[in-house]
Amino acid sequence: QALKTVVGTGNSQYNGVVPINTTLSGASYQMLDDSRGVGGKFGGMAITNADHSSANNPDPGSIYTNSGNTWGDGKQYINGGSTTNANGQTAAVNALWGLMNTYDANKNALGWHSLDGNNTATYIAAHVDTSYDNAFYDDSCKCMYIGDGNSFYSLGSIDVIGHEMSHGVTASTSDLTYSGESGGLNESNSDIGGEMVEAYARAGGTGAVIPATGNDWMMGTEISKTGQPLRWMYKPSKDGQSPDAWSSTIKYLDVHYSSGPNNRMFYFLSQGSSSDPASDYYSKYLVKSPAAMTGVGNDKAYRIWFKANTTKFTSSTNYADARAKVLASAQELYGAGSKEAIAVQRAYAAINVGA
Ligand code: ASN
Ligand code: ZN
Repeated sequence: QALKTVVGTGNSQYNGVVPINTTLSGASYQMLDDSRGVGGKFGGMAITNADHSSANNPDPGSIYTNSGNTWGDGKQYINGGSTTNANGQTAAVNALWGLMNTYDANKNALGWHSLDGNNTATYIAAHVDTSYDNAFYDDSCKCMYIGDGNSFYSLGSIDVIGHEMSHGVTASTSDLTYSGESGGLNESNSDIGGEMVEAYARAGGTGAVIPATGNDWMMGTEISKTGQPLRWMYKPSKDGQSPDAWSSTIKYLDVHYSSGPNNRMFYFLSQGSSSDPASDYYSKYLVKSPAAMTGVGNDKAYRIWFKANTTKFTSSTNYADARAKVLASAQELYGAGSKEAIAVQRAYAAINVGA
């Protein structure tokens, strides 16, 4: 039975005042949107209050409710304060805005419904644990948990939400094993998804394409208290840990570092590279003339990548296999000798994979 979805006002922490879909239920409003997904634990996309339940064995709690349809105060949640007053609701506003945009980017641009492609409704539980410096996807609930942070601000920026929920797409499709090179590709897929949702949301969250601009190619810029993001996709080594190119030893790195080369590949595929050796956008593996490559833009790059991850990769896909399958995707979408297919070859060459 269809619920009555109404548009409420959310005072978010990172995106100003945002329109959020809620449901009027009796005399109160709920953070439930049955227009985005079917079934699931709550019968629609929902945001719940984990209310400091331990991250080791989290209880998602129940759906956020409110007497009015204006939510949040736009400020960082004060640890120890109420999770249900306006300050406590802010993390839920962040979550709903990020999740609505993740759902819409996947559906409107890629024709992919929810995380599993079958439109199973998902949810996010805010305020997990206490002063918790992480956010994580859990495939057993096809849901995500957001910590309030201690070293970070509340971990509910759009790119973090897009990242975590993209783990759900991978879990339902390629199921890339979360270690070695396949683990790096799993992480990279989530960073790519996070940035593409960010671009989609920043352009207003409508339309059938991923916008050409709008994302910053850095993960977690907003949640950082230091001004340093978690990861730089265009030059991963700026974090002091991640490699910029593939080598036979990246499989030994943590998956959040072995993701780096593929992140850089995707940046080059979308945005192109520089021929200036002093530039962050220069690759020493593209020194042959021409020394730089032209990108195909966010929309085409994401279509090519997403098709490969959801229909061609297997759980053991490594960098070499990814190159072959991303190239096949580009050839199927745009033609065998297309500029898009050539861009894939060059983007992988730029990270030392393939010719
Ligand atoms: N936020 C982290 C991630 O999605 C959690 C983890 O390390 N599994 O990668
Ligand atoms: Zn991840």
